[in-house]
Amino acid sequence: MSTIVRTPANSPDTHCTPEEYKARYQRSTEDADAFWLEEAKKRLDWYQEPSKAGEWSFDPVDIKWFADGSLNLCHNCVDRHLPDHAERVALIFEPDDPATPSRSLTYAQLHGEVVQMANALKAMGVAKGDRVTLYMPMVIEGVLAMLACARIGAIHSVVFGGFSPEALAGRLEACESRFVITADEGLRGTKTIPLKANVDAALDHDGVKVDGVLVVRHTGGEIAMTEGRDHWYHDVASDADCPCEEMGAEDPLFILYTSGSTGKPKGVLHTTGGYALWAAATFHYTFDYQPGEVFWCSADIGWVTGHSYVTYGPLLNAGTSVVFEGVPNYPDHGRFWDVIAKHKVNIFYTAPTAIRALMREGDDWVTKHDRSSLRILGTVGEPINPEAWRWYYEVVGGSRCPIVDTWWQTETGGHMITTLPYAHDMKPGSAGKPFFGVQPLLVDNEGQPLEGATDGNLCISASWPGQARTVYGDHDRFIEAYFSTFPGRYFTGDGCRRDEDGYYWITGRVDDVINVSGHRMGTAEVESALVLHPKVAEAAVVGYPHDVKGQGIYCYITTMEGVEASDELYAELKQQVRKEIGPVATPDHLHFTDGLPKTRSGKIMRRILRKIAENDYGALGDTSTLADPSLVDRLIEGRQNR
Ligand code: 6R9
Repeated sequence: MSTIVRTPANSPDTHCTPEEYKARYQRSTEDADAFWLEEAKKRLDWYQEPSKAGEWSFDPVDIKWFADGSLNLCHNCVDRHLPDHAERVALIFEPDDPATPSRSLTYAQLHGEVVQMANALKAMGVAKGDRVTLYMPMVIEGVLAMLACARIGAIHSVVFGGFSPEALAGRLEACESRFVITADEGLRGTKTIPLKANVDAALDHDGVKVDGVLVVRHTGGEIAMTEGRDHWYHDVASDADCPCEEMGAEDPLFILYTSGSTGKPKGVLHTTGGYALWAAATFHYTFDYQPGEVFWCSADIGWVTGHSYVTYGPLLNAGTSVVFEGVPNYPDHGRFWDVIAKHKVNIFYTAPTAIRALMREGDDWVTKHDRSSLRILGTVGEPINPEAWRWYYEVVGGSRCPIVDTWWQTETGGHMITTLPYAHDMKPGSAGKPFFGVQPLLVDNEGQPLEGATDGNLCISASWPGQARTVYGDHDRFIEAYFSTFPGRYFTGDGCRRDEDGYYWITGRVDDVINVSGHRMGTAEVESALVLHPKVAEAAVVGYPHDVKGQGIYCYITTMEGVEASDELYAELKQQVRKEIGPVATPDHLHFTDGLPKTRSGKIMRRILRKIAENDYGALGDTSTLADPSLVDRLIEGRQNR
């Protein structure tokens, strides 16, 4: 039986009471068009108000929201707040090193800075519809760059600063991005990330054609500048007038690459109006955000969480958002709580992996910092184990602060399943209830809908405004990835249980995607990186339970004829993956084997590899269809000897 933690019944200003949730949810699904049109008019400023909400079909796949409306997202995040909130703090920058002064920008200052950035982009020749790739540290200029793109109608593609030059090159090429915004270097704990040098290396790749690189000076480290191509931001920024471009609601806003179960990362495309509404509404309700509160989402802008809840959600709500450059354990394990005390953070949103890592270090790191400002806590990215939930609730939040465990994906734009503070009781480990307009559907492997308390594959049966519209330049891949397994439904790739109270419990991916420290990774991508090594014949990668990361990366390797496994090769292969993808994909374990378990038709039986990596030998299932059944014993032996 799951435990229930009652939501505190305070907050007179709450945006949603239990009764309001019920009524609003019902209306949002039964009268979706009227509900979302009303929300769209309430939460956003339009040049042309939309007359219709959703116009969509999942078979054939064609999704539009507010299609006859026009707006500008930067105007909605910045300019429209100037009459009433010019002096309110929009962004607080907290640097990697606590000894470096923090910095904050009011909405008036943010406006000035965004205009400068937008002018810098224009000076490089960026025009409406151009793809602009951001490869940035977690600094205010990263947020400015996103907003500046939105202001002039350019499509941003943010690539996480921890990805390698190879991964960056692939993403530049895939969307034919001709502009890059980067910084000289980034800082993370004691590490310096050579961002500009990585960009230079990426631009050496065949197929990458870039006209302009805008470089923000951050650390002041020595870098090379290529005449004619590279520009210092401070040289080209100007405060000339720069009006917002009027954009159709369905004009693209951003591309964000994310892993799927096959091949290369997909460029998930979000458009302007629906995404904006989703970011605005989810931020408002899920975090019960009240005017003047300080909100901190610790995610990097390189992930969708950073897009929706560092940049767009908070700013659309005229909120105050903390931009944190550092890491949870530098200079010590109290850094998160130090930042919370320093900036009087009211709402804190982070990943279970960070909570688990900090929980290990003991309570003192937390309790020695003042956390009395905290009102609401949130988690995202992976299932949270009840033990970590308890610690977060009791030690960090002093059993005062509701926790929102928000389930969503790059493709959903924002929160989809979460309890709402003061509206729902919580069950540690469960994401909770669907957000307004979200219609979850559990189906069996044949696609048959399942009712009541049950386990199944998590689909969503109706479109919602924040839904991704396509995979950039490859609509067939969009259909194949999300709408072909269970035709007529959006398939999330997650397994899920619904309990007797209608709470949803995400059980993890049911496809070949693993979740390492809250980062999505396709096992196929890691395999491709490994087999690039000349000594590797075949590779099969699976996830296995990892105490801190949630899942670790377990790689089975067969070497080329005559090649012996060695410590040297072990190290080379780890390095190979770091080079091709980035440090986030570094394998935790390499298991050299003389073969991979395959069916007679040559298909790798991943189920068996997963079980062996999990040390779960009792549940290997039927191995009789294997071409070489004795291999399983050798694999188990290899696993136990590690
Ligand atoms: C926002 C984000 C999406 C995948 C998703 C699921 C997992 C995210 C979760 C969760 C359990 C939660 N996931 N939130 N699992 N509980 N609260 O993380 O997007 O990087 O695209 O990953 O992450 O497996 O399918 P993204």
